[in-house]
Amino acid sequence: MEKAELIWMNGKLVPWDEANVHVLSHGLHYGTGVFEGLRAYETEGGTAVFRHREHLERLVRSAQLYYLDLPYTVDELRSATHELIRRNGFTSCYIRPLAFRGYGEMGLYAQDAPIEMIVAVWEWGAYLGDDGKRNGVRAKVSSWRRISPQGLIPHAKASGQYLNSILAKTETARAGYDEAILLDERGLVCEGSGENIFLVRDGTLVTPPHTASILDGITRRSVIQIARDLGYTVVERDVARAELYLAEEVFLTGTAAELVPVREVDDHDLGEPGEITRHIQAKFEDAVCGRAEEYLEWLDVVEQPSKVTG
Ligand code: PPE
Repeated sequence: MEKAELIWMNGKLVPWDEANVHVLSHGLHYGTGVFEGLRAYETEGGTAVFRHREHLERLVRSAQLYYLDLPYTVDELRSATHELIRRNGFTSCYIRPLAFRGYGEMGLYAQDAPIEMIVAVWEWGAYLGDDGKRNGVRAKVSSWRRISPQGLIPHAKASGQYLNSILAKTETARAGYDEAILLDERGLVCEGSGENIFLVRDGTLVTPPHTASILDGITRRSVIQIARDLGYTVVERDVARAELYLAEEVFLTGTAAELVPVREVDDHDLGEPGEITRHIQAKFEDAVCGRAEEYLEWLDVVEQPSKVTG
């Protein structure tokens, strides 16, 4: 990855190479951390973070689900992120807030290990490639099932949980595919390794519900609203695996990935990216770049210090 200049760490801006932790940090051993992924886009009104507050509020909820008390408020994190973007001089970037149990105590009930927090920003291009975003990706259903609510918390965006996504992604990448699709513990369609999933069936948009072990994606929520505003019907319901092969269109949504068409699932050809996918993808692009009046409220503009004149 390419370095930026500064990282925000426990309340201070520190040089990128000095944002280090002790090797006995709790989170490194047990995955006791929660994180977010956001993007800031260049818009006419300035650099803007897409749905900033919603992401930070999800971070707070993820922390609560694992009994982690965050030492900073949503407002403090929001201002810290604005300053970090400004000081690094980015007009667009990916943003990664992370809270984790740090160094001080080992074992599984380490209430005295401090909670540390960082926010990092860097440039992250198309997550599944420029070609994937344009022409669609080849996906495969992984043999690994998405973490079950009987053992973990699919609604939380927690560091340790990502071992599950990494197994699925590694398996399908080694088999030559671009992305993994995970089924839930019942064998119904859940999501991609780092994205939610949508299908078009008889002209209707379908996406798995909260009870299918999904992450409650903020891009998913945005796409549901955009699709409804464009006049499409969107249904949240269970999806059978074979429906992925029978669908007119399939696409993935996530902050890093944005909106990516799927052109193949398990070697079943779905063809070129479809009309509905294209329509929603274009509107989503307009929304994040500040070209859609009706979604301007989703953009949190990073204030620049007023120019000194005269
Ligand atoms: N499901 C999972 C498992 C997931 O990780 C993400 C985001 C989503 C769905 C979509 O959520 P949202 O970004 O709120 O629309 N994945 C993040 C991390 C990717 C990574 O490789 O790291 C992201 O897109 O930032």
